[in-house]
Amino acid sequence: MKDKLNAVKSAAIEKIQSAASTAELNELRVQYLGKKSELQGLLKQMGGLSPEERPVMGQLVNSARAKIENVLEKALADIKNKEREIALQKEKIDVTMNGKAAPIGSRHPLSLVTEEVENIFLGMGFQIATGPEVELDYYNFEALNIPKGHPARDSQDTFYISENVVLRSQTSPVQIRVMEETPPPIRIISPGRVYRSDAVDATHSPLFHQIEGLVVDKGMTMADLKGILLEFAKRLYGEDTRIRLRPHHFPFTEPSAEIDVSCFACKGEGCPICKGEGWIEILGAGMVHPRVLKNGGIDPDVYSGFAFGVGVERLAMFKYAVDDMRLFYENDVRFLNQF
Ligand code: 2NM
Repeated sequence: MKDKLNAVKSAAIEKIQSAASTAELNELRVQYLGKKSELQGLLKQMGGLSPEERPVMGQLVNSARAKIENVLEKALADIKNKEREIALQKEKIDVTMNGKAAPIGSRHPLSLVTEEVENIFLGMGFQIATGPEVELDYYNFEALNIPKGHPARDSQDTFYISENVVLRSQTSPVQIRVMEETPPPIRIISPGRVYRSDAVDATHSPLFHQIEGLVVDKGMTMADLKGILLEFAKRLYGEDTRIRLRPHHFPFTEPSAEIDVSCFACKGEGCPICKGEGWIEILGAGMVHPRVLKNGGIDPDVYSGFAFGVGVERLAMFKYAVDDMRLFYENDVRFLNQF
C-alpha cells in the first residue's frame, strides 16, 4: 500500500509540474484529489489494515495529499503569473509610435474679420458691448429717432415677433442701452447678428453681421469722427489708405455721411474690385442726433457724440475677394479651410 501511495504521489507531482495551463491543473486536481481519486481509493482500502497500521497509513495518505495540494497551489500560482505576463505583453503599447493627427478646423472668415475690427478699436481704447438679438421696438426704432410710420422702417424690412418686439435690424439698440446705463465718456463698439427680411442673393441675407461704434464725450465733432475712422481704415487696409466722406442721411445721426476707403487693391487707380471707382464704400456714420442722445439719458447741450456702422460680410468679401455672400453661410469646409 505504501508503494502504491508513493507511486501515486510521484505521478501526481510530476504531472502537476509539467502542466501548462490552469485548465490542465484543474483537471489534475480532480484526478488526484477528487472523490474518485486513487488517494480516496487507498483511504477506503484502509479497512483491511490492522488497528496499529491504520493510523500510520492514514497519516501517510494525508501528508501525501497535503504535499500534492501544496505542489498544485504553487504550480497554479506560477502559471497564473506566467499567463498574466503573456497577457500584459500582448496589451503592451508602443508609446513611441506616431499618432494619427486629428483634423483641425479653421476660424470662420466672418470671425476673423470681426476679431480684426474688434482688436483695432480695442487698441484705440474702445470697449465691446453686446445686447439682445430679440429687441423691443423701442430700442430698435423709437429711441433711434425712427417713429412708427417713418419710411426707414419700410426700407429695413424688419422681422416682427409681436407688435412691440422685433429681431434687431441693426446693433444700435445696444448703444441706446449702454447710454442709458453709462455716464460719458463712452467709447464702445457693438458687434453682432442683425436681421432683415431680405431675399437671399450674392449680396443679401436675412441674417448678417454688423459692427457699430459709438463715442460720446464733451466737445466731440465731425473731426473726431473723421480722425478715428481714418485711423481704423489705415489699420485695416494699410498706412497709405485714404478715406472720403459723402453726405448722406440716417434718422439717428445729423449730419450723416457714407465713408469710402481708397481701393486697397489698386490704391485708387480703378480696378475690377472697386469697379473702376478707386473708392469702396464701407461705413455709414454721423454725429449722434440730439434726440437720440436725450433718449439715452444724455444731455445734448453738454455732450456730443459720433457713431458709425460697418457690415462684416461686406468687409470680408472685399478682404478675401469673395464674390458671393452665401459662401459664408454654407460652411463648405473646402471654402472654410482657405482662411
Ligand atoms: C450706422 C450709420 C450711422 C449708429 C448710430 C448709433 C446710435 F445708437 F448711437 F445712435 N449707433 N450706430 C449709426 C450711425 C450706424 O450704420 C450704418
